Amino acid sequence: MPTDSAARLLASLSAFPQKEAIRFGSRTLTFGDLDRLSRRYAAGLSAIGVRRGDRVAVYAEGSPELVVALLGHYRLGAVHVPINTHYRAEEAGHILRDSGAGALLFTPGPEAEQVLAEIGPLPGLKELVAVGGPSSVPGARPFEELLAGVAGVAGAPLPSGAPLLADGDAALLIYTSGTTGKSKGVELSFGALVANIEEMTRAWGFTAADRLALALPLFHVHGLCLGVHGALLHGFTLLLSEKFQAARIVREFEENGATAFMGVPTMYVRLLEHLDTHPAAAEALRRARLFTSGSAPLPADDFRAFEKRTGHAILERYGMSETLFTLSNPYSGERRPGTVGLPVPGYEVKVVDDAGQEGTPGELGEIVVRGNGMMTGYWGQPEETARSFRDGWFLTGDVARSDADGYVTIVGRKSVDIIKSGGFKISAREIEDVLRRHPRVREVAVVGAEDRVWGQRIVAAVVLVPGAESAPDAVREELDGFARAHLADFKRPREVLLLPELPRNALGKVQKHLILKGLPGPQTP
Ligand code: MLC
Ligand code: AMP
Repeated sequence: MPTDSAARLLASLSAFPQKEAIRFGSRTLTFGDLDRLSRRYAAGLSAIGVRRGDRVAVYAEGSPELVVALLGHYRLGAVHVPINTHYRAEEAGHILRDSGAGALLFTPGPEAEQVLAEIGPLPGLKELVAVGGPSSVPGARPFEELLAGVAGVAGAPLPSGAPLLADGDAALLIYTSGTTGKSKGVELSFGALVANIEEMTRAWGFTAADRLALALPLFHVHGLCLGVHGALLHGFTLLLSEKFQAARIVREFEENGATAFMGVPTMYVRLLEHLDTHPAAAEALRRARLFTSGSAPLPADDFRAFEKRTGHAILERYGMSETLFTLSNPYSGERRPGTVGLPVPGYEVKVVDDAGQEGTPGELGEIVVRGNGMMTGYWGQPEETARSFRDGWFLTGDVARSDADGYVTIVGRKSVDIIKSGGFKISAREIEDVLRRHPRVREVAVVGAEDRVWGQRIVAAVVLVPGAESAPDAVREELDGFARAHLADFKRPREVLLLPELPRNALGKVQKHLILKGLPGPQTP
């Protein structure tokens, strides 16, 4: 029998068989198509040996096939492990090894195929599936083969004929950066995921009548959980784009009846820039029901500028891969610029001092959270998991204050080593670990400088090995090439400061705030 959460997530598939579930360019899939294709895909995966509890990694661009795959994984009881498509071999290889993925879906193309070649064979990784076109990678099966029938058994009912995921089972393993070098897998159970996404999207008034313009990547909780799972839970239509383009979002409102948009603050900066050059586009956006923002702070100026142009007060909310979505401005009620609002139903949120004590309104402290959408833990890291909780409360590392009426304002992070750029979380340590391997580099410190478009911009302060100095531009170019080869493009330092020494305190600790102090304020790239 389907579990309660599984039944709720899959209900739209049978309730609205003829209704448009996903529009992707000129292609349309109905909820009935999602039902049929995900069953066939799950049966195909089962035929090639993927079993309940196995991890299936997905290193692929957003497309309807990814939603089919996600549902297929749930039907089979497999764990969906998305990988950021910007990742290079070291980053993607780490996730494949750490998760012990048995199968990998990937979008063919020179970059992805080079990454796979660099990673090389992995003992546990038995199946490669190319989604979105033919691939020259040896042994890779086309996605369509799983739909059409593998060894003649695809299309046959799955072993139980029903979703196998129970509430406590792992549904998603989402890798996120921390203060240490390598990313950690956040295990989210099916029950936690469904509970929180249902609460959050219901609070925002989503119904089957909505059409959500979704251009967020499907490898992070923002797009994947709120967007895709929200659509499945309510039966609304996804107007899906592989890539964000402001003009494209406007068209979804002008031509495709979009009612809502979810984005990161950088996308709102881009939308505002588009409105500067295409003022008439504001008319289409005015017709929307809702705009939400999250994953990074939305500057109050952008909130106000957007409201002035479109009449919409962007609804800002706060979340984290580990906790899902915990604070939100109200749908009905004051959406207060610069704040992330009030606790989402199902959560308790406190702002506490280092001893875990709540202060008075206005006092700064760390946000701690508990509730029904929390992660099960970091994959294979029980000690790290234990360290991230205190007395049952998850320690977010975000510094905030709570107003007398409960609205929370985020002011920063406890660690300067966590950077958020364009909504992506980046570990300064990871970039430092890579740059330190360059033969010219003696010391390096990476910081996130304030940036008008990206929120934060990566800056590396570098001390060169004595005798390895060269013309500054040549050194910068070399380091840039080195970073490009080893790191996702968005982790590449946008600025390299060549310093005689790093600022340190009496104990020898690098003073990153002094590096930041020497930099100019918010910049447009
Ligand atoms: C792209 N670039 C970035 C970047 N994204 N640089 C810094 N930070 C980023 N986030 C750079 C590329 O390296 C490249 O540089 C240039 O921009 C063009 O690349 P692109 O891929 O064409 O960029 P674009 O499509 O414009 O991407 C911008 C973006 C994207 C804002 C659409 O970054 C994005 O989709 N962000 C959303 C991230 C997200 O979903 N986060 C949610 C995490 S979950 P060059 O120099 O090589 O040309 C979470 C919890 C919660 O946080 O609460 O939601
Ligand atoms: P991630 O680990 O990628 O899920 O990112 C989670 C982090 O994003 C949080 O810990 C915050 O630092 C940040 N974040 C998410 N939403 C907001 C927001 N509305 N305002 C400020 N920071 C946010």
